[in-house]
Amino acid sequence: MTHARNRLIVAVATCAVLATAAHAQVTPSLIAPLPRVPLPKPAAGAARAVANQNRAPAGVLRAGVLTLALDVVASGWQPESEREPVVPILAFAEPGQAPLVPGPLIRVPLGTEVRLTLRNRSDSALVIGGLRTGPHAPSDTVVLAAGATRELRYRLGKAGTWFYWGAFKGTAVADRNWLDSQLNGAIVVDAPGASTRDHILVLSEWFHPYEKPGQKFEVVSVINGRAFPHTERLTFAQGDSVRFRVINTMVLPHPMHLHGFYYRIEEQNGKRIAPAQQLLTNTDLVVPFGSEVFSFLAHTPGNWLFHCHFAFHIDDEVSLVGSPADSAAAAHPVAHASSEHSMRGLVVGLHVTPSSGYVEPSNANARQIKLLVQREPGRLPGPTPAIGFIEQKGDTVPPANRVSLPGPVLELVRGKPVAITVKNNLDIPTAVHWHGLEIESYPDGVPHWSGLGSKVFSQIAPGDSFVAAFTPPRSGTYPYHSHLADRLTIGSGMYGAIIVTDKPRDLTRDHLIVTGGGGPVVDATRESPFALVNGSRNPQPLELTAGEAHRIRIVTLHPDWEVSYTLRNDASIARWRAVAKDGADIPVALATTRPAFVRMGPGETSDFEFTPPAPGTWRVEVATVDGGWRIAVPINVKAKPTTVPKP
Ligand SMILES: [Cu+2]
Repeated sequence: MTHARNRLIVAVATCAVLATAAHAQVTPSLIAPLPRVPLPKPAAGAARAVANQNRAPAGVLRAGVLTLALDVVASGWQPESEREPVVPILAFAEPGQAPLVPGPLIRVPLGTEVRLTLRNRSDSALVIGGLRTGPHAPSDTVVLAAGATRELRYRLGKAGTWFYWGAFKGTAVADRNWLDSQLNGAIVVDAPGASTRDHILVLSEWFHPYEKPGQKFEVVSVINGRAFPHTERLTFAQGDSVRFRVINTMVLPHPMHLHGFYYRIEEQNGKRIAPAQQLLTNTDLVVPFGSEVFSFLAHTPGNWLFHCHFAFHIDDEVSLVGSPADSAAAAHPVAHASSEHSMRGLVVGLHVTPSSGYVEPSNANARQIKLLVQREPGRLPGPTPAIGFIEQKGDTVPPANRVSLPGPVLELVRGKPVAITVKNNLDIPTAVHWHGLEIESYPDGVPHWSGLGSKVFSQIAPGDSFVAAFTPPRSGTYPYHSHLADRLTIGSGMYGAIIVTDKPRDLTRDHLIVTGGGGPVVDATRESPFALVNGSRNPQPLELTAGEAHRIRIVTLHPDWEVSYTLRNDASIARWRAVAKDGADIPVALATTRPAFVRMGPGETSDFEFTPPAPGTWRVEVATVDGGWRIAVPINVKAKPTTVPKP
């Protein structure tokens, strides 16, 4: 994991530099952008790799036998548009066909015998793994010298979803960087009777380290061989049931978020999950080299997204555009700073077409909430101003240089319409996403994307307002946050919690912990020390009563980090009961009492029930998984008042 950690830290540090650069007109540049070095070039005449949407299985399947040949060939690959950089890779190809990224799909019924011919047409010795049981079988590999051919025969005797991989000889799946990074192919082994109607999405990354300290590395993150906005658009009809198979070939986890819909996780890391244990969620961490199979009902028409929630995996950080080798960048520079699709990398766009006669629900008689988006200098631990929300109640306008950190808790009532007016008092455009709420597309908050037909949300221009009107259908805990320039804005305070309830909360037993950014990184050589919990690095204590059940709602929105939470005292870790995740109740079979520890990615929420056994002092330790910072939320537990029986 050291490798992953280092890369994450470097990535986080460098992205902040870019975020600063991208907003140089309005935010003082804290440190100069790192110089970029020219990208490596593919060999003259190298075959051009083609993006593989994983629709058609490779090889010939006849009478329970799959006959398949896979060559490894040196290729050129264009992960963004046709105008953008071409980089060298090794890729898998069926003989006589174009190399594919990801490699050809192996998809067979359970029990199929595979007769595989592997041929290494590259100049390097390679190791190939993952073919029989998944990427986590380090001993189950074959070595192929340059130019060598191997015949393999094996049976696929385990149903599931995983990937095969290639790497330079002497290295492992986790060591791959740029040349061997796209040697990945999906494997799906279908149990008898299983539906094959699904979309297979393979996440991968091409990562070229810097040559000298002080230079920028180059990285592009893709889904099925293309980076957003050039990933395939998926179109469904309203009411379609949809299944995704998500395969992560990368050394980093990805908190994958689906807008508009909850999905049910049916298989995880190649293992089928029993129906009673399937989690309903809208954001979940797909672990390194892991997979998730989930399904959802596309119940609401409009434009939706499925994307990674690490801010640095969906912005210019993961684009090759702008390298000195990129002649196209000079020709269309505007397209990458503030274009209609400012998102990059690990994003897929979904269109859901409306059923005939579909009418958007009215949100008449909505309760009115007004949120101002503005800056507050001197508020964050770092040198940059906070960027955040403040609520205007009635006609009294709050001071123009104040924000709430985190944003005000939006207490909504299930089934009751609300109209939230967002007024942008910044000098840059903004947009707000109500994360996890199953609402219409237009108020969902993705610039130049959310909406239906010709009614598409653009962005909230400086000085302008937008009214997001919707009716929350489900009680639970949710985040809301900026959906534009995320590393800068979420990193500087544009996040808060939405709590949807059926009846008013009892605040003596219902508590909230919100973790988020406390300022973008200002030093490219270090990880960010800037995080806030409940708006502070020394948050106020939670007040609990011994012997009573308390609900603790946790919202994680730090844009760059996985965060862990441990409820403990000096002697031991407490026990709590998992109640809900991402706003949805946890299935009864999973709502167990367990040690009070949870690890969450940005965009996830978790609700736990904690009954302190006795008066005393506890704390929730909030920390980055990689040890960058640690903040404690004190918990004071007082004795239950004794009721004196009347004589
Ligand atoms: Cu990611």
